[in-house]
Amino acid sequence: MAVVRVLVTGGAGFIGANFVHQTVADRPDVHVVVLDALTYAGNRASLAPIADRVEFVQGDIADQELVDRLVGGVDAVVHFAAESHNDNSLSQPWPFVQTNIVGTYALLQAVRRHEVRYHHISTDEVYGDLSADEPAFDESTPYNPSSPYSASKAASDLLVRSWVRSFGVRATISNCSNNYGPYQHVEKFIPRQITNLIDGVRPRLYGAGHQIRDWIHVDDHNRAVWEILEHGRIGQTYLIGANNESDNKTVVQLLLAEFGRAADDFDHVTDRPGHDQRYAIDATLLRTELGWAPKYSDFKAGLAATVAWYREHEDWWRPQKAATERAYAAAGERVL
Ligand code: NAD
Ligand code: TDX
Repeated sequence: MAVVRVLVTGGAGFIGANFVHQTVADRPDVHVVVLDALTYAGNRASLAPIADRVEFVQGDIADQELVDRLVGGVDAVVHFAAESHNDNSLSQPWPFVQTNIVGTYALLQAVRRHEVRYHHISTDEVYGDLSADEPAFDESTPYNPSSPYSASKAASDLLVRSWVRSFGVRATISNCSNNYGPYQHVEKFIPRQITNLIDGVRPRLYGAGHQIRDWIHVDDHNRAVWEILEHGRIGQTYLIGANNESDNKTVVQLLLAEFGRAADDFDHVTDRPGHDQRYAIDATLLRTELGWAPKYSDFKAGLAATVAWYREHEDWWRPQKAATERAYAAAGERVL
């Protein structure tokens, strides 16, 4: 479908802001409305370079009246807004239930009422985790979430599926692997270590660092979202991943090398309770049906570009850094 006006929820967060930047650059005729509550994870500054190209509304996705009004004025919704950090979901699960489940419910009711196309952004974590020799997740893998975060995302995906089946809502879902790139909050693994290194602090690896994630550049994720929005089959789930599995220790060592530091110059810290061992994505459906392929195939180069971005944008991340590290310390993180 041709999208003329799109509502982007969570457009001041990491992936949403990158989606808005990409949309403004590649599709100048699309009118973008951002709905974002500006929680601790949202940052107006992420949209500052394109502020005059975007209509920004500060508000909550669970505010049914507001959401109804905004959805009534667009022809598609791309729903990124969420509580997104596993560690926070362990210390304070309620906002995850409220935003990820109740918030998605409010959006679904609005797109149902206005008959608006809806794309739901989700995560590979809904499938639980894998051992080293299990095949990667695909669209038929049963749901088996581990944390309050992934359980709330799984619940929201199931609401979407039922609104398609029961009410004929025109929706698609994508479940993507771990993203990296500009504008990611310093609470997350890669930006936390980059900004530690900029500050001369040793990176912090949970446990032994053997957990595996399947890293994808945020721009590749967002190009897949546009493909699905325009050409995806209604009711279909698409997995998004770039075949780039790496264990956490290897990622830290790539970053240490980028800063010219020794490969053992990091700390092991308290492990995350219930820590998922491995995520891996089989994106065959997306590749074959929609012809998508990642552009960032060199992880080392993608990481180097991300390091450069954080070096050049200290004004963007500095205000969050000290409070984020205090929160980790208050949650009991300690060097092993
Ligand atoms: P983020 O935490 O950086 O951003 C979330 C944004 O949502 C913030 O701007 C925040 O202010 C906003 N928000 C939170 N609650 C809200 C509410 N009630 N109403 C309106 N806005 C609200 O998250 P992210 O990493 O950009 O993730 C975006 C989406 O992508 C999420 O749905 C997440 O589950 C999914 N996802 C993330 C990754 C990843 O690696 N980061 C991977 C796969 C899927
Ligand atoms: O300081 C750290 N040290 C560390 O070893 C942090 C913050 C994390 N880790 C580990 C935990 C994970 O194994 O690094 C890995 C990545 O951690 P996060 O960045 O917290 O990501 P993860 O828990 O894998 O979830 C992410 O990917 C899926 C996003 O935060 C989710 O929103 C997305 O759904």
